[in-house]
Amino acid sequence: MKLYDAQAANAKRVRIFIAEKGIEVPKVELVLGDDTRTTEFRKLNSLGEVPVLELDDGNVITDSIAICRYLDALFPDAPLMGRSPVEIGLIEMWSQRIYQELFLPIGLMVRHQLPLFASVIEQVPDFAAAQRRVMPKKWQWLDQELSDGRPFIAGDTFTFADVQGMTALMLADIFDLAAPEDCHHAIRWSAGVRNRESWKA
Ligand SMILES: N[C@@H](CCC(=O)N[C@@H](CS)C(=O)NCC(=O)O)C(=O)O
Repeated sequence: MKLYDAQAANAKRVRIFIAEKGIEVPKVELVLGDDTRTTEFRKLNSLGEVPVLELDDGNVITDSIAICRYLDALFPDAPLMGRSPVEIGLIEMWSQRIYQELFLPIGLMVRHQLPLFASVIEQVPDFAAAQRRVMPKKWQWLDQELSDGRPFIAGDTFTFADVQGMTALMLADIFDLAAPEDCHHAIRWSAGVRNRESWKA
């Protein structure tokens, strides 16, 4: 198998996941916005996006969350997406909540503001500004959720929900959108995941 990778948030999600699983996946490094927009790359992923996982049997998985799901099933030791039905349901719920409440606003802000994406979507600067303004509220929501003192987003163990959180946190750091100072529980969680080896992925 071969992972087409680049310096991009959705690709980072898969890199963190791979590091947490302790597995090795051969990589092809691409330059975002350059290699990803070639006709050749579009033959692999018609949307021209990374990450892409090309399997030995010729199948191609072109979505970061789908890639993580595939790898969790392929390497079932230490699953990050749950084992029992209730674990699977709760981890999926938290992963979706973190993706939608934290990652998406920052991701949309980035797409509507960076010159790199000007040729990809019709950018609306006011929309980008609104996404930036909403972020303190989103961190306050997470802070409230973590106020029961649990170490990880979905409970006592590190799961894919924390991978989703780390991906959002990475973007928040870059775009100066870290949690407000009084969000002690969200900051406690952030400090914990920043110390993990996978944060460097
Ligand atoms: N849903 C997809 C989204 C992937 C995506 O949006 N990738 C962006 C970077 S974060 C990309 O590759 N863009 C290529 C380009 O703009 O040329 C996933 O999570 O894998």
